[in-house]
Amino acid sequence: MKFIFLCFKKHWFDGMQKRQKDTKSNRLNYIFLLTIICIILISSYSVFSKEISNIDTDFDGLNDVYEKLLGSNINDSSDVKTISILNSTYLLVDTDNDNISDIFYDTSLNRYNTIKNLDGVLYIDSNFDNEWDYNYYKNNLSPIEKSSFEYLWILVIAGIIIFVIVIILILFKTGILYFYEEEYIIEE
Ligand SMILES: [Ca+2]
Ligand SMILES: [Ca+2]
Ligand SMILES: [Ca+2]
Repeated sequence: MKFIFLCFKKHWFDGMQKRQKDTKSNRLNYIFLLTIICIILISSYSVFSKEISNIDTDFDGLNDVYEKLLGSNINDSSDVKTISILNSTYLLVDTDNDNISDIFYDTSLNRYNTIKNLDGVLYIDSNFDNEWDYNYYKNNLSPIEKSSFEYLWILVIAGIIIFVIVIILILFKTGILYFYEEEYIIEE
């Protein structure tokens, strides 16, 4: 009887060990499988999301994500005009469907600003320094001459320097200012 009991106990104990081993092995397999699935999902998401963000349905140069963001039509290529400034490509985007561009879009840095419309002439700030750089009128782009006021401070400084030099020359001429010459008497 004791022998039978011992045999049963050993059999039961071996079974338990085997099941534990199986369970541990299964867990490792599950973890490995989950890790692989996670890696595939993460890598495919980044590729997938990049693909989505690059979709340009109407082939006007502006992708759907930015068309929706700015308010232009993803199915109308006429709302985006391409212009070139200093060998870089920029876009003029019509966001309210009135055939007048409202947004200046920098394709290289994905930044944009608002175009000013003054009697049909568009004012563009191409370098994003809050000053107008170009006019766009009837599909022609022309640089805006910088105001002479921008160089006024240079003229003011130059004027002050010339004034000071003239005053010094007058003072020398009238004898008010002079070079001091020291006389040396050499005894023989
Ligand atoms: Ca587009
Ligand atoms: Ca469009
Ligand atoms: Ca500017």
